[in-house]
Amino acid sequence: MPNHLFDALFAPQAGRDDPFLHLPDGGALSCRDFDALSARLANALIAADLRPGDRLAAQIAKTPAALALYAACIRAGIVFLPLNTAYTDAELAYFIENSGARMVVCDPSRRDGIRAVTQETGPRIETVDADGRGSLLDAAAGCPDRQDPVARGADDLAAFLYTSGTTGRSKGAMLTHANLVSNARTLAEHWRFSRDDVLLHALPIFHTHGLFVATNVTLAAGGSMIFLPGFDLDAIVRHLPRATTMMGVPTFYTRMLDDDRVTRDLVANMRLFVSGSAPLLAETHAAFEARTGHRILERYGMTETNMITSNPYEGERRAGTVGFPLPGVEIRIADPETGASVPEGEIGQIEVRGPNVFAGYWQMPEKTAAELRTDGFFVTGDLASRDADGYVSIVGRGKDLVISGGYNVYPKEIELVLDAQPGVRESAVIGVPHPDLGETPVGVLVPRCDTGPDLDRIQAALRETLAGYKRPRALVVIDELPRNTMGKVQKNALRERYRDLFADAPARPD
Ligand code: MLC
Ligand code: AMP
Repeated sequence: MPNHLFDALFAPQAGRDDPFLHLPDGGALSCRDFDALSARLANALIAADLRPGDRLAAQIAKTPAALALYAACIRAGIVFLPLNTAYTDAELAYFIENSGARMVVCDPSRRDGIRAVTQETGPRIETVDADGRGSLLDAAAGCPDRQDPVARGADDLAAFLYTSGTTGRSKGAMLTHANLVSNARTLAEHWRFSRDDVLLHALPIFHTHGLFVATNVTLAAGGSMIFLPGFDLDAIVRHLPRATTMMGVPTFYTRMLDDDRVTRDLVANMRLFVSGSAPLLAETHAAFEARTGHRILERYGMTETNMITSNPYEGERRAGTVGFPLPGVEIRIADPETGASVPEGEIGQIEVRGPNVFAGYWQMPEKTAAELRTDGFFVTGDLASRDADGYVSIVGRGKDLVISGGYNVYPKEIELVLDAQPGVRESAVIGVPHPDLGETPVGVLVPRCDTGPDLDRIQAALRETLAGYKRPRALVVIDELPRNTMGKVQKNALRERYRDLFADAPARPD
């Protein structure tokens, strides 16, 4: 039966015997074996009574089985909800409850914790571990390795990705089959991907960058991936000589520059390095070119919209810019209040419209209406300008967001935890420059007059509640927060005051 995403990305490769995933141990998984694994998993999900449109939440390590679970959901018509492996039980409880997930797939070590926090909604819990074993794989092993994909149209939902907001709780961004197919095809063509490409894949697969950009683009072109469990410099150096392309967040590139083994010779086989998810400093761009001869291609995107702009493949890749709107994608740089375009060269907020733009936030019509204008433009919250040649530069953010090593951290979420701590009267969380992570959150605390805050205890409370990458790398105590005449905290003043806090930090962690 027709299944828009499966037919476009997975079916064309299914019968091929050449490798799809090159594995770190030197082995490989062929396209045919990947297809068989995803068919078995799809049959196991259907046997577990999951129906088209149901949600499946997965918090599992990056393995071929994890990727096959994505394919299995697509072929069974199930909405795939990948979750950061760093999320705590408390964080997971919200996503599972909010999405109404009927099945949660997790590492065996997380099973009891998730069971405890999801008692009321009671999803079925299955496991897949970091070696690609677990109860779901056991069930799949007993299922047929063929499965006729469930019928799904272009507008049917393929995935939910949760993105936090500046206020309130995270929102489930609903991505359709058409959203994912259109962007994968556009990018594969724009970046000249082919069957000969071998992509060095070191990104996580629970976010847009690693799953819908790196993986889907490779699938759209029929290429293969060196599939690493995470970013590890030794492994990168080992595998670069046989790769042709790589996608990464800026931290990948600053860490590579910090390693003398990364030379022109090492990357002689490469044709393309892509960067995104956070700003790539022009100095990183220049240093990488000087070292390797490659001009990194920077692009810009968002969970809700997939990729929006890209520097050109041929033509000038201009450092400090994110290039031009992708083919089929419209942008306007607009006055945040009115949505009217600002004159060339002036700063406005990026709004975007196209087949890549999501279908809205799950069960949050007001939040959807607040960010999707009636003419179909999505309001990104990113501030930008466009020069006379049409290159777009992101110059800041209208939203209160810190991007640490490519992960989004929403200050409000941390402030709520800090404000609830004994001895804290109020708090503000700001992002400050960090040599390794680009930016990192810092918690600024105002003590209660009677008792001062116990910083060790606060760090312990943060560890208990929030994923590790969200934890402020520093907590500082001050007498009062700077405010403007309207009483609003002046975060710019705080950012200025603490901008050099990590200036001397090592560029790479020990
Ligand atoms: C890990 N840690 C981080 C961190 N990642 N801290 C701050 N920021 C981060 N990004 C912490 C962990 O909590 C842990 O601390 C310690 O670092 C070691 O964990 P690790 O997993 O070994 O870290 P490392 O391998 O060094 O990871 C860094 C990284 C990784 C940069 C390789 O964060 C990464 O792969 N980032 C990519 C993110 C990404 O894919 N973004 C795309 C979003 S999609 P402790 O104390 O807990 O032990 C998107 C749209 C678009 O934005 O346009 O693409
Ligand atoms: P996410 O919500 O995780 O998808 O993160 C999307 C945000 O990452 C965007 O709204 C931007 O703020 C930021 N982003 C992505 N790519 C770039 C880039 N190349 N330069 C600057 N910011 C970027």
